[in-house]
Amino acid sequence: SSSSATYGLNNCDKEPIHVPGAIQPDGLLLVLDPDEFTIIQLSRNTDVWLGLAPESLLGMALPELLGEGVLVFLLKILTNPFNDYPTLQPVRYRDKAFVMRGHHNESGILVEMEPLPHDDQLLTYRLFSQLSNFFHDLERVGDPDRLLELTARQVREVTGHESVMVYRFDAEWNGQIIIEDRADGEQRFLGQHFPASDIPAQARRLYQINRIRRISNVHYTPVPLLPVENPRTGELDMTYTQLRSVSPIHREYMRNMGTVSSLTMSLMPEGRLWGMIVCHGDKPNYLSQPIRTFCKMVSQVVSENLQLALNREFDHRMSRLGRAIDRFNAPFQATLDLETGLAGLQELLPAFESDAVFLRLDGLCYHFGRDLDLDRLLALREAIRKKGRSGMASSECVPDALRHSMEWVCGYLFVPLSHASDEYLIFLRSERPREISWAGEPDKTIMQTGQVGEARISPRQSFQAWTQKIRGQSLPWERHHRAGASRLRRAINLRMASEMSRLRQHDA
Ligand code: BLA
Repeated sequence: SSSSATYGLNNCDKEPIHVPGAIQPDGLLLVLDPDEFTIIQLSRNTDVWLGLAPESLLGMALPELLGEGVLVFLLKILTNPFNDYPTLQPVRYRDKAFVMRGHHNESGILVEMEPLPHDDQLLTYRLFSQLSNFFHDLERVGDPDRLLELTARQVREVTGHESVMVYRFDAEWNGQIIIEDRADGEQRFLGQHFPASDIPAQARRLYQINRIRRISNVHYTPVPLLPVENPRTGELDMTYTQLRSVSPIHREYMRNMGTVSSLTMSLMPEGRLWGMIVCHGDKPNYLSQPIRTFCKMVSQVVSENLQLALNREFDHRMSRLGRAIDRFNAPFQATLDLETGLAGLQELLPAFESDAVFLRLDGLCYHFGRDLDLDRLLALREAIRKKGRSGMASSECVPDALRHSMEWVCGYLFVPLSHASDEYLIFLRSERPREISWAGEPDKTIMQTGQVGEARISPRQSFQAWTQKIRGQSLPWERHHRAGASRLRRAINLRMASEMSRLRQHDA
């Protein structure tokens, strides 16, 4: 295919990976007319698996080829109300056992066939007992890291890959290896970061839909389709297939990494792509459908448990912060002098991991913690326009235009108190320099290779650790900081409301 020459870094995310027009050679693909069940398009490797030339199969009805038994399977596919997971069914052709996976789209009914392993019963027994033990382990682990560690080990035992990693996305879709479990006990990538362009947007979109992908042997030759164009739709959307031929750029990336086989599962707590379980092998590793189904089940149950573990972690942080807020709030509500009450905010700074807090309330300005010129603060408030839900805004670095004038201030969390008048609270954080270890220099993600005049863009060739020093950023604001700020806002608004009614009673 010529697509590796036409897609580079600046248009990486344009490669239409869901319509590659080819499959991996681990099985075969048949596309059927949804009314007649006749084969209208197929992979050109049917001779390998069935001993039949692809040309001879075009126009043949599937029941004619595999027996009337497949009718139930086909009807099940057509009546699957969600059609977002495949229907599975074992089938025999002559003396060979296969598993069929089927789903349908505008192009027709897509049926993938892969060989079923011979030691079927033994395998089933092994997988079930592994799964049962894994469920027991899940009940015992509470924190996210332990959960993912256990998962990686479990998956490596079942797949036999040399390495299983857990990759977590950050807010910009860069990733970090947070768990690494290797057969040789070594660590190669643990803690390292990878730029967002390594897994472009359309790939991430596809991985939310199709939660498990494999490459048995990265050196495979893609098997094209016959005819090339789907008779009903032209392009054949292979989003839901498991034999989809993967991007040549990604295959090159894997070869550069020295990886021959892979299996990847999406981790999706609350239905959003949070990370992936990535298995790597240094030799070809064909995993049969039952083993892949096992891994997919593991990743789904782990996604659920991960959500619980993340919530528990949040609850724990939130209750600590909440206790600090309560300690501020009790005297704050009780004292008659507003300024004395507000002075308690000083004690809240460590809990918010902040250096100062600034408050504008009822026409007055209050400042607790590290000193800052009032003009600078008002300039910052002016610059904060973008606001999230709840009107809050936060950043690890002040807007560019202010960077040089803000003295020690780097990060801010802005909390409006009332929308009618300009009353608000701003937590301020100083710079926290840190180091990020990248697997390869991010600027060299893309290599210009080839002769002068026929420059070709390819993924980076070195994964040597490279340390980047990050300056000009504070600690990141996290969910519990925002939730805490929101609770503090309610406390202040409550106090101001009772202040108002006290004043009114006084006037009366
Ligand atoms: C896909 N890139 C991927 C995938 C991973 C990575 C895990 C998903 C593969 C799958 O689910 O089967 C990246 N692999 C990694 C990382 C580690 C790893 C970070 O093992 C860390 C240890 N890739 C590039 C560049 C481009 C690119 C520069 O580096 C584009 C110019 C593209 N990556 C790219 C594409 C895919 C991909 C197109 C989709 C492959 C497919 O599913 O067809």
